[in-house]
Amino acid sequence: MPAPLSLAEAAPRHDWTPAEVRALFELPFVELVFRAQSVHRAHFEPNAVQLSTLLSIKTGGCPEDCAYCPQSAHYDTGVDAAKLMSLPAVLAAAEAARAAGASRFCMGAAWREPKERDLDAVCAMVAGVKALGLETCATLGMVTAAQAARLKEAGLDYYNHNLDTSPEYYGEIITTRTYRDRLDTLGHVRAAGMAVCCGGIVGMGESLEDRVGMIVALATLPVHPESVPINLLVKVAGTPLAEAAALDPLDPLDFVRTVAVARITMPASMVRLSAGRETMSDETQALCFLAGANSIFCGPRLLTTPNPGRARDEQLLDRLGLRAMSA
Ligand code: SAM
Ligand code: DTB
Ligand code: SF4
Repeated sequence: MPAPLSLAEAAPRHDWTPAEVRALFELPFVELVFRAQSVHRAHFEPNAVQLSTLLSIKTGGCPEDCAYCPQSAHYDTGVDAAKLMSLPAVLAAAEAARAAGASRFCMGAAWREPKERDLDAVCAMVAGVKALGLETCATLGMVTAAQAARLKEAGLDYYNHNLDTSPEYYGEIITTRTYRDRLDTLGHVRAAGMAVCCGGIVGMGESLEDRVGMIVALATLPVHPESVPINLLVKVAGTPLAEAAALDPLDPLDFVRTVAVARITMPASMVRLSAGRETMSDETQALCFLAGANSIFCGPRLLTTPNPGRARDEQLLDRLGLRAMSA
């Protein structure tokens, strides 16, 4: 019998070592998931799932070279570069998301960093979405301390900026900005008083050690991210990671293990089962919820790629007796 959950295991810790995190990944599957579910129950109502909706407010043509990303201008993926959306179009999408039951609306832009003029427009979007009664989130690339403060002032609740992978594997995936740059942006977001949404991607050909490194990097941040998106790589033709012949598909149980380890190491954070649900079975998603995932993106698309639509998700939540969490 695994030992009952100790108080120490239920309380957030920031001193996780690679050896401890590796030991979690190496637990027998059932024990790992049991521990994750026990931690989950110490912090959350077990049958409630938070629903977020994504909108790509500025699509494609991005100068960065992230090897997974369909929006990078470095790769020919068939995603056309578009201009920043208008305020009324964004507000209409936010209203539709609210009507469909989302409690948070996340606006994504394919930028390395926002220009000042763009930030004015995004601040107006944030204020408008907030006025609809939704929680607001944005992911706009790197931000300075001053930009983060302006976003906060406009009413931004969450800023998403992912570490993506381990510090060691990072250079294989992105060369146009550093891990340090990402940590600096996360620091600016925190200093401005916003909640942080920060996670990563699995299935990019990384080793177990890299998954350990990614979780250690997240779980040793001075404050855990309030939201931790765990994305499964969506292979988009034309991106280096989709073209990499040597890239084996990830064992779904390894995805579940990553969710479970995120839950145990960041016990009070929302763990989001993010990209990759379109190709995931209901059974794998059910295991992710059992392993402590308590948030998803809903709606028929993520930023540029498909996501299960409303009907399929309603059916999934119904099948599992899960209900949407209100904001
Ligand atoms: N340009 C901004 C940035 O990179 O911070 C914001 C948008 S970017 C698309 C947000 C996140 O989406 C990335 O950090 C990455 O984790 C995730 N992402 C992008 N393409 C993906 C893919 N093909 N599969 C899984 N996750 C992906
Ligand atoms: C996150 O971690 N995953 C979301 C959100 N944050 C912005 C984005 C997933 C994008 C998947 C590829 C696409 O649709 O373009
Ligand atoms: Fe640009 Fe973000 Fe895509 Fe990287 S992940 S290429 S920064 S849109």
